[in-house]
Amino acid sequence: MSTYVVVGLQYGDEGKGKITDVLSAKSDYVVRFQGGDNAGHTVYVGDEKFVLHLLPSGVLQCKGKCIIANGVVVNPKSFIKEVNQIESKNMRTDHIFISRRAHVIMPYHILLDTYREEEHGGTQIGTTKKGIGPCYEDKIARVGIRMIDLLNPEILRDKIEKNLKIKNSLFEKYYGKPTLDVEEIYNEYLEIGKQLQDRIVDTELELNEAIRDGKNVLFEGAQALMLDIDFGTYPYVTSSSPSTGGVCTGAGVPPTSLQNLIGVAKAYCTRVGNGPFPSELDNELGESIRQIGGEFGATTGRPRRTGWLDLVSLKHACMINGINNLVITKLDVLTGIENLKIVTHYKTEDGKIIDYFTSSTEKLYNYEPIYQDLPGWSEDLTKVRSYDELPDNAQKYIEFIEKYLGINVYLVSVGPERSQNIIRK
Ligand code: 2SA
Ligand code: GDP
Ligand code: MG
Repeated sequence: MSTYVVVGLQYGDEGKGKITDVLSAKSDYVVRFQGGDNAGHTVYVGDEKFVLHLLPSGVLQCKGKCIIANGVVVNPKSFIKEVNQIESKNMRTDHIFISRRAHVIMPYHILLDTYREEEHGGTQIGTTKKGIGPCYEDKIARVGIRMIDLLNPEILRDKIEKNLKIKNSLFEKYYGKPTLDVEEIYNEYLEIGKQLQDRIVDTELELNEAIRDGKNVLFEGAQALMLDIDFGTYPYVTSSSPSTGGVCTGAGVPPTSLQNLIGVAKAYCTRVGNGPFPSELDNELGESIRQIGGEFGATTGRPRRTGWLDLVSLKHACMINGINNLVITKLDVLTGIENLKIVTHYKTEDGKIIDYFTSSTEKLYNYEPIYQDLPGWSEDLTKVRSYDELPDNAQKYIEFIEKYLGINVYLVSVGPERSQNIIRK
């Protein structure tokens, strides 16, 4: 058995796509288990840039199968668009499958997400407006439409009718917006079902058999622990569980089958969307990191907020995920910053010094981060391929993180391209 889980430890965009791509060369299966096309996972192959939203980032290298498992919410139109994009580059897509149990993001989910965000004249959560939250809500409320339903005309019509009765009333009466037509949506989604029918399969049985047979299975997380519905900065979170625990419910595999739990963190921190960010650099340095690091949403193009690495939140993320291997990305972006800072503690509003993450999101706004200063380096890291070649201060930076968390950093990423990695022995 050889299972790998790649999850984000911060607020997303740590470079999970790149790491998944690298690891997927040896995978028999690459599996998405939560989230949807809100994700933006960037992979560079040479100078060519691919941004995967719904498809697993393993799609470019994996010789086996790419699975969109039951825990994902699927916008089938996005799926078709992404598949077409991959095919237009003459790459194979016959190895991509979707779980019959996965829920479908319908047009009314996207509208609801958008209307809610735009209510009161501003952004509320700062969602991607892809309909993720409303789709998960319907799943939990047991009124959702699943991929399997797209293959059954009677069930599909009935579910659309029932859903639109309620959603249309909300659109009309509460939001003062136009209503949607049952017939139009039914015909469109029935057609989509026909188009995708060969890809809609049961995935949990095959994945469990693969694990039992010792195949190499890689689970790719989207978003990150600090956006987790339970353990993130609620309500400024996404509506799924981007944790290693989410793999079990999101793909139907038991906890005992998960071996290599790989947490990916940037050498600094970013956040896109609203919510507290104690180490945020809302200044010139923050802007410079944004520009050098290319910190703009891979799905929406929104500028990402930037700040110092926060080890208090990273410790929380490693604990919840049970991380046993760390990957630090974008170390190259910190080149040239003379004095680096890392958050090691917070000072609470009543003066207490703590090193654990709070469940009170509101309080976090008033916590003062306490920093450890570390000296920077000026050398370009993008061509470095062995740990010993890293400048002393870059090594000290990595080792400070390792010591604080008590977890080994086994890969340091020093550029967006596939080959720009330092793998520690
Ligand atoms: P949603 O759309 O309901 O999941 O939004 C809820 C919160 O989750 C955040 N979120 C993300 N944060 C970072 N990266 C994401 N993917 C894209 C990227 C984002 C983009 O790779 O850059 O392009 O803007 C992602 N997806 C969701 C979101 O910002 C909300 O805070
Ligand atoms: P994901 O959502 O975690 O897959 O990350 P994104 O793709 O949204 O954002 C990460 C960005 O950083 C992408 O543009 C990557 O190409 C880029 N990237 C990944 N690793 C590195 C690295 O080590 N150095 C630099 N400079 N860029 C990187
Ligand atoms: Mg991203």
